[in-house]
Amino acid sequence: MTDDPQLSPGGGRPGADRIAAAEVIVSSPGRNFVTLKLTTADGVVGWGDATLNGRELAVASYLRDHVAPLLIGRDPARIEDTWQYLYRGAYWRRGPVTMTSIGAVDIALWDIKGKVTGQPVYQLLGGAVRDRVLAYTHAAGRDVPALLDSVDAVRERGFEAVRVQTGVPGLGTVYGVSGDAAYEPAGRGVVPTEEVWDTDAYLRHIPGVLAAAREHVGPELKLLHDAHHRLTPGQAARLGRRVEEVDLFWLEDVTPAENQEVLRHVRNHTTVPLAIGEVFNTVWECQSLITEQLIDFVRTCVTHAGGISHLRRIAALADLWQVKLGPHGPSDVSPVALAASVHVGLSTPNFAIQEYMGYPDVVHEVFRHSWSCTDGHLHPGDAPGIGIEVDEQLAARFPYEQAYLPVARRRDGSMTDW
Ligand code: GCO
Ligand code: MG
Repeated sequence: MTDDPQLSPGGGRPGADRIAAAEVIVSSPGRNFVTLKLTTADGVVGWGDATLNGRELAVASYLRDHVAPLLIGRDPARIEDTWQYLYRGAYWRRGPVTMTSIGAVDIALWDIKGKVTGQPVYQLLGGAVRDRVLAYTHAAGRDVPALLDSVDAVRERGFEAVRVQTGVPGLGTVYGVSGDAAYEPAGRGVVPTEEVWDTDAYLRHIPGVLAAAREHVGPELKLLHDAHHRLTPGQAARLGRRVEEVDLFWLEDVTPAENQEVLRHVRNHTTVPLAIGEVFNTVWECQSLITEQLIDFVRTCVTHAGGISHLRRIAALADLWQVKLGPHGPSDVSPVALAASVHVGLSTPNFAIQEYMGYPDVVHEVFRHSWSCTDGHLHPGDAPGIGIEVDEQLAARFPYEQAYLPVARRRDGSMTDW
């Protein structure tokens, strides 16, 4: 109980600074994005990204039907309390839909706090600890010559770190080689496209690819590779050993995310740096990987892991164990997410690298942003908040279209991890 009749359970006092509207915008400028718009009674707008590739409407409904009503009348300044309210108050915890929704609210509240105080969010997080944020982008080709051309093009744009993926002889379209480097595949249609996957064929091929890439670029360029959850622990350990000479910056997602124990086997056999976590949603899924030092980089995404507040918490835990942050930044989260992630990157000591796939022009037009990418480095800019303005009229010209990530089957027809 309180003696002050003005205080309410939502925190703070009723008034012009309270959240007055929470709207969810689903648009598809080339691909689907879910965007949260919070508006205070005195007209301050905060933006959050809530895009979960291939499951967009589940998050839109969670936000519209279950979260938005709870936000009206709340004090937007109480970011941590709102996070706790939505996380602990839901009883049903974690999971990508819940945590993406909480992430969107958290990003939007940081945006409001920045606008209210006139500060870019990185200043509110303690200020810059570096001048700019190292980014890596993607290079891909159906075969090695095409990959090396793609690597050259990326280097010409000034990138110092590049993820390399190729097709696999005997297989058709495979993960990471969509033909359109700016986009992860998200086939529009009522069912996902199906790919054939053969891990043995991949393992015969990929060490040579990575060695050719290293020989082509020389020692300095940072090379990364994503195995996309497709190996057994034994396969991962053998691959790690075989590519040690390549000096990868990281080898990503070697095994499926569910069974973390198996990473011990990989660790015992190779020193290749491991990056994991893009499908994790909370610090609790990262906990043993970090505290048992089974990974070198944690890949949680600001959108899918509870927003700026929670990404910082993950980074704080990781810092104690010399694990660094290398956040997920595919084109299937919006420039709103990228903005939030770069504010974290600029102000977080154990941040290492930000994934940056880039976006087609129309996405930059819908989501106007103060962040910039120059010579392979990102900067959030100094606009108050996260530095985003959404052109809602333009967004409305691109209605939602059903789209899915592909699925993968082994040669015998059984399902495997995509
Ligand atoms: C990455 C990821 C993406 C995911 C995609 C799924 O490292 O960038 O693996 O490519 O597959 O974000 O929606
Ligand atoms: Mg990945």
